Amino acid sequence: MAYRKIRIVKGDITKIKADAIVNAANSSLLGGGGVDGAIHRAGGPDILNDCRAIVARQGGCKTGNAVITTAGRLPAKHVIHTVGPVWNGGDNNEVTLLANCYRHSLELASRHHLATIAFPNISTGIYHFPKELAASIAMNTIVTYLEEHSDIEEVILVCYDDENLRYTEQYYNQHI
Ligand code: AR6
Repeated sequence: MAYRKIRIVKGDITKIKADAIVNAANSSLLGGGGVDGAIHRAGGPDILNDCRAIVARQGGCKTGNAVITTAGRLPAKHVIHTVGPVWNGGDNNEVTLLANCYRHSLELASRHHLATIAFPNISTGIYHFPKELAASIAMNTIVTYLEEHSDIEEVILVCYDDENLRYTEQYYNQHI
């Protein structure tokens, strides 16, 4: 059953040993603050080198899309960089774009035969997406994907702050 493959933890995603961890990047792919800064700091320069090669090839990453790189020195094997939407009131396709981030990251994991993937709460920091709504979009998109694809064995939702942890656990307990 799909929901049994989901684990919710509190902590720092750079410490997670999974086939892939997901980065909440920006479309330049050249680093930033928040979880993006933490991943590049802990993972070292190899991640940025891969990002630069992707930028040279395809000119960055559009909102809702995802790309994959090495994880450098991190315990994970790969980093999947996705670009969440900036919250701008909700009438600018933010919900669909956030769902696309989760779906495209999972599709990329499948394409690379990666069985375990860890997500942060994409867009809920610097991009100001409301956390409760983001938790429902994340969970629904992940469950739908897991129901349709059996290759992914585990999805770990890594919540860094208490509010995201509370909304994520609450949504899981009430709806899944
Ligand atoms: N592990 C897990 N989650 C974390 C960590 C960590 N080490 N650090 C922060 N978070 P944010 P966004 C959580 O701002 O809103 C960057 O500058 C944090 O508590 O990292 O998608 C990019 O380059 C929050 O819940 O990403 C973009 O420009 C969540 O990660 C922009 O920020 C997302 O917060 C992206 O903004």
